[in-house]
Amino acid sequence: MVKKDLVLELKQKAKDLRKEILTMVYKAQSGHPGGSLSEIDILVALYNYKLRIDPKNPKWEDRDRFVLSKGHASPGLYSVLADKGYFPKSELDGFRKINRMLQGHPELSTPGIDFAGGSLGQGICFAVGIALACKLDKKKCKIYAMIGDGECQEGAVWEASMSASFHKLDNFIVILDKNQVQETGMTKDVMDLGDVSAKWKAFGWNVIEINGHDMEQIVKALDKAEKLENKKPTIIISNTIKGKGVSFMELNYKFHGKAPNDEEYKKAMEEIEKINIKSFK
Ligand SMILES: Cc1ncc(C[n+]2csc(CCOP(=O)(O)OP(=O)(O)O)c2C)c(N)n1
Repeated sequence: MVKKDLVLELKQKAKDLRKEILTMVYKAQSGHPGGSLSEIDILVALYNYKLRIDPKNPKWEDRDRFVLSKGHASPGLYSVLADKGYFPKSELDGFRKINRMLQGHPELSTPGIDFAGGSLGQGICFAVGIALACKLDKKKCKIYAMIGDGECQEGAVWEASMSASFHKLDNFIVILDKNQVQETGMTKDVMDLGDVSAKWKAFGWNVIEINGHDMEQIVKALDKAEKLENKKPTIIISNTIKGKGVSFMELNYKFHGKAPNDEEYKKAMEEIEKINIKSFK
């Protein structure tokens, strides 16, 4: 049984951070709101429930790692890192501004960032390397990476997948933010992934499939993934909606990498404010 209070607390945080994401991108008039709104529920659960980290000591050697392979969705990650206290919230106002800390794609100089993501397909490869290194060093930490469904069209994703199962990386958990949309349209129209669950299973992975906006399911999946001990890596296929929470952004590829204008921002913030966290999923 997942504690109700915990789920509500996480849902409230995800609602609050949806506003931070929109505000950050609106103020910058640049950035990626769609994939940030689809990933935020999982990121909130990871950083507030699962990851063993210490924001006061970001380089703690035994920390769990999180790699945002779909690095363009940085506003979601920055909102969570600021909330955890890795850097002051005021930094969010400088998003994508020259000489400020928070650039469009994560950089290693930012506290809490372990991978400079942006070139799709590379983060998951890097994460395989960390997971392998941690195994060789007999460290207890877990390595998490988030990839996008469009990103799965990169061949490197499948090389990473194959090598993680070959090396029996049971300390490695990938989350696929399957939000159905990529940069230029629906993923099924651009290049359908087919039966993605069967594919990862065929590559030797444990597969868990959830609704990635249902906080109770997220928490259960993260618990399950951590406990599986069968010498296999695990993927959580997180079925999500790009732009989730803002009606005119949902499943709309135009908001993949476009900031809302004044009117859109106002409407989006009103819609987020009206979210009923009890029924949100
Ligand atoms: C190697 C590479 N090719 C192209 C791009 C440009 N690009 C940035 S985001 C994106 C679409 C990614 O789609 P998806 O993985 O589904 O991300 P999400 O919908 O979660 O934002 C593309 C093609 C890139 N960043 N890296």
